Amino acid sequence: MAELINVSYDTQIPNNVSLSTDRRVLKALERWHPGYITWWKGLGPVGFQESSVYLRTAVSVDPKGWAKFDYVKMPDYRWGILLAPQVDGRTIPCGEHYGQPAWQEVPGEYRSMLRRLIVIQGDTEPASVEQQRFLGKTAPSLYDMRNLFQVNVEEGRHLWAMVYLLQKYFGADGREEADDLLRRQSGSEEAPRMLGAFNEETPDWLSFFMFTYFTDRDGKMQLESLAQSGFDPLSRTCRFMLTEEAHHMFVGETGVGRTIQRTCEAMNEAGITDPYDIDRVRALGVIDLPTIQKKLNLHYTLSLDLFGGEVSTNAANAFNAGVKGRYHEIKIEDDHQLKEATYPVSEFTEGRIEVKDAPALTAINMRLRDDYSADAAGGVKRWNVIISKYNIDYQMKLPHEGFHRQIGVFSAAPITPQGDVVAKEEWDQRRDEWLPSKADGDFIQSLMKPVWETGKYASWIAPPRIGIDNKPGDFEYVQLHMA
Ligand code: BYC
Ligand code: FE
Ligand code: FE
Repeated sequence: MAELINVSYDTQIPNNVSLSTDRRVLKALERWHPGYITWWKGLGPVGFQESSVYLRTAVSVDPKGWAKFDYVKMPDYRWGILLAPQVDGRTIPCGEHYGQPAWQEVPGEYRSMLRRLIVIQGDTEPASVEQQRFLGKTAPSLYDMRNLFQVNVEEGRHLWAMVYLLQKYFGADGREEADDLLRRQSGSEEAPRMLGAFNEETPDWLSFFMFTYFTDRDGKMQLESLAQSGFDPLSRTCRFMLTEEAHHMFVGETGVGRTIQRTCEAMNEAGITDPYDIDRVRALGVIDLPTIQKKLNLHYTLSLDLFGGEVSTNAANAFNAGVKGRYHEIKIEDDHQLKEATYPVSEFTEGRIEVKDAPALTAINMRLRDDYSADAAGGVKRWNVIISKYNIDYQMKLPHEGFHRQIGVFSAAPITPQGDVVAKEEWDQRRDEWLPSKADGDFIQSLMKPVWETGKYASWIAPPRIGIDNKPGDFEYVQLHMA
């Protein structure tokens, strides 16, 4: 079992899938590698490619100690192929093949369905790196800069993970898809990334933290669903990716939390109690709470769109095929086939919001989205604890599911964050009350001044409570080596 747990470094690509004895796949990956490095240098982090960053690298899939920390130049990062250990006797956890042995090869009838899901998953990973490429330049501290780059290299590794599956299990068309993953580009007119949220900009650090809190959490939920796949190599791949994902959401939650904390501290120091006294709060060099709420509204709703339609035959087919499961499928107590079950789904007809029971099989996306919202609510609660500690009368909230949507039953519906249906004109008029306006963006941008001195933090964000890898806050997380 040892070789399954420890990663072998005897090939160019560290892995625990015995690549050194799988010449065909090793060759395909080695052919893909230069294009990846070209992509990383061209569309990955702008600047800092020569800096030494204190990064964790996965060296094992043992949950007790899978990573080691050291200074690395990002282009030299060892992006590896790591699968969680095979579970003996694993069976297909849902759908019409329920209880049959998990597939070790791609079943012919589900080949295109699986390829599509793997390609969509793969497409989001480099997209997020592209979206975040300019942020290094305005990092509020070396600690934050290091976290950004950690997230970036790991999203790069997630791309490798999907490319491995495509090249190992999908032959010539898999190789073509692997090449296309480096051809599409976030925000491009001709060849955009596949899903909506991954073509949006991440213009500032508050967006980055909201993105890693809300959108990486969509990643978590989708990976949880694919970790239940009857196609075992996909399941094992996603299970290991989830261990890395936890840190991305930590960066988001603590980043937003530290931003909120700094705002509240500054308000207390200045004796400002009204959170809506925006000009005075902004004059302190911190981001006012209502603007933070607007950013939350934006990133949460963009992320809800990533779950697809509430009622979806694609999702029903994937579940029925055993290609994708529900969140924690094996812990759910039911028939795992959803033959009779129903699930409450929202509808929007003739200007009214109604909840009706739909066949649970077609409501798979809605259910996963509900699990997501419950998960996302946890951090919001913890942010509110910070605000109350400073005795400020304000609470962050997740907006109503119908607000600002572009996919599903609420697509383009004029619904407020409170869930009220209003006239389209009113919605358009009040948009800037609910979502970041141009002026809000400009203000936040004005705060994005780099702070690259060890142990120092920008005016708008509090230092972290603890460092990375038990290092102190004034540790040199990035050695810049600037010319
Ligand atoms: N944008 O049946 P429907 C992550 C399309 S994030 C554009 O309602 P379905 C990460 C859909 O493709 C996780 N198009 O939905 C996070 C379909 O088109 P076709 C990424 C959309 O298919 C941060 C049509 O509308 N992984 O890892 O059940 C940093 C009808 O779709 C969108 C996955 O998403 C949209 N938002 O569900 C880094 C997992 N929504 O086929 C990384 C794989 C729907 O009719 N993906 N459409 O032309 C899936 O499981 C599903 O494809 C989706 C959509 C959940 C995305
Ligand atoms: Fe990822
Ligand atoms: Fe992530």
